[in-house]
Amino acid sequence: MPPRAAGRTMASPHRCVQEAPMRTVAPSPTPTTPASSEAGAGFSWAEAAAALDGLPGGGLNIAHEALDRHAAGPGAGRVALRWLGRDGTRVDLTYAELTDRAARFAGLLQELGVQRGERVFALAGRIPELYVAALGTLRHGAVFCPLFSAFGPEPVRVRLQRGDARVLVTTRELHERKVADLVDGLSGLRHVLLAEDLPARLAAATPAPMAATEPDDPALLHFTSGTTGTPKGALHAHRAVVAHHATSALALDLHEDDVFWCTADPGWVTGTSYGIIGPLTRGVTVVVDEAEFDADRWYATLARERVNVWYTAPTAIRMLMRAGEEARGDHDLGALRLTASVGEPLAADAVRWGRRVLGHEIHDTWWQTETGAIMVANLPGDPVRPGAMGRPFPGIEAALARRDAEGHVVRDAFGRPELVEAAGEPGELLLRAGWPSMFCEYVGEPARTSACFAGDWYLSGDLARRDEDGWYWFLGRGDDVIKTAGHLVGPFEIESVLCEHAAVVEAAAIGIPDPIAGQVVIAKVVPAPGHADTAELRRELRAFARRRLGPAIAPRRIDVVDTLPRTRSGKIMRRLVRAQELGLPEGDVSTVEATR
Ligand code: 6R9
Repeated sequence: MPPRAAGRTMASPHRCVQEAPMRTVAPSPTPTTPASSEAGAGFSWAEAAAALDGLPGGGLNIAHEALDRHAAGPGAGRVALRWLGRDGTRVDLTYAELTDRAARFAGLLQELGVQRGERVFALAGRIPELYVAALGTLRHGAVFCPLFSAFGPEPVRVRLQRGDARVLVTTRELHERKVADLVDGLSGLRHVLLAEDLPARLAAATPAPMAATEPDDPALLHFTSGTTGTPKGALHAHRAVVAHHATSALALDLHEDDVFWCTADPGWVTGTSYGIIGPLTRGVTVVVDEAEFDADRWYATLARERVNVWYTAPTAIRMLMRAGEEARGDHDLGALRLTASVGEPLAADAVRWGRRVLGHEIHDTWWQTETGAIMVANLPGDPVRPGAMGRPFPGIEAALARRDAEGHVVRDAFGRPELVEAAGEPGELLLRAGWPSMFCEYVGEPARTSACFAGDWYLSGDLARRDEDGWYWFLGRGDDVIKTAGHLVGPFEIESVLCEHAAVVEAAAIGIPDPIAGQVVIAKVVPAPGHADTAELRRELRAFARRRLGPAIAPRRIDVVDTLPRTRSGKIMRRLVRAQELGLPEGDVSTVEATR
């Protein structure tokens, strides 16, 4: 266990007070890389905060900055949301219309007796009601928590329970398939609102005024995966909007009247920070495509909607690359001036492919659920270094920490991390704590929260190196968490479901390389006595996992094995399972013991 940073406590469950971690000594000296980009010259978070409206009396509410600010001015009639239905339907909602719907949704929450700080979950695909619910929840001062609609019943149940859901917004179909059987076990869940009923209910609701939230009041809850234990609920406060707004301006170059398309689902943090909040604060038109990836459809959307700025992910880019340059056809992408990527490493060849097919190099950006907003980026205006994540965003201080053989950050007697100085040397990527969109806590898990900090640094868990000019290059994750198609999957969540099957006694879930998804999940299970490795058992386990976990995270392949390597302390060595699977050198195996 790494030592824990002291002093990260919450004032109350309904407030998200960002305390500087306790400092026993002066902050760590350099070497770190302050941002050196021209685009960010003169930037400060205080000025970034001052660029927003705020509420009278010093309050701050994300929904006000995203909607009301524009609806009250000349931007009222501009299209805020352009929704493209799977079947070709188009729905345009102006800033004034979306503001009215959000106010009615807030009114509905009020009628239902939902209190400020309580959690409103959404389990839905990219439908207009999801966006209304998100912004209405924020307006009401409640906490919005999106879930990915491709999750199966088990991940949905775990998150609703851990997040103490009070209200769930979903569709009739998803409710029947994934939620109906769970509701009895969720005593805190009071209301399920079906998207199909919302138009009528909103029409009947009285629009509610903006809640007078403070910057530190909780606003967003996103679940993310760790190596062990249940998913972690990373809580963000309204102040995060300062970073959403600033990064949307400087990293995504969004300006009023731009058309912006973020392909991420709001079930993941990118789909909230940049699929909803950031771009709306900039007064742009946000394109939402309900459908899944399709190369022809995507090129057609970029061209027809005259998309100016596009935010997508390496998996999607690899699928476009696979579709061939001719798939672009004669679509006019002349309006597109910036394409940015997030979620997984963006290889240099993808950056260059962008130059050929989209007309410009793709700009990589790096961040995490916990960071809430872009932290490292190839900023527009800076030269792109193909293959590099970029440099720290203005106002963000990054560094690399040395790790010991067990993968823990090396600390001095005061708990401060030992920083890597030399260019090119690997280390764990750190960020100096205190930027506006830094998560407040993992809800209900103070130990897991404080394990993310050392001295006054936030530990990202990612491994990187820095070149002599300050660009950061991603090397890999420092833990066993799997990134598949841009989405984090916790091995433990998969293993615990597999172990619930009567034929399984233990399981290990790992990620293996995949040319499109980056990684795919596979699992190895040890059978219970009396069960042999048969094709039928493997099929049955795959179906079981798919049913319980959903297609997004269920293992693509399940092998039945005699033993799994464990450490002497009893932990399954996923690293070794992975090395064996891939035929890689097994490294230091001195603490391994095969069981059974
Ligand atoms: C926004 C988001 C975070 C993890 C992160 C890292 C990986 C994100 C990346 C990247 C290489 C990039 N990641 N951006 N890896 N290059 N540009 O993805 O949040 O779902 O919490 O995932 O994603 O491993 O630690 P989240």
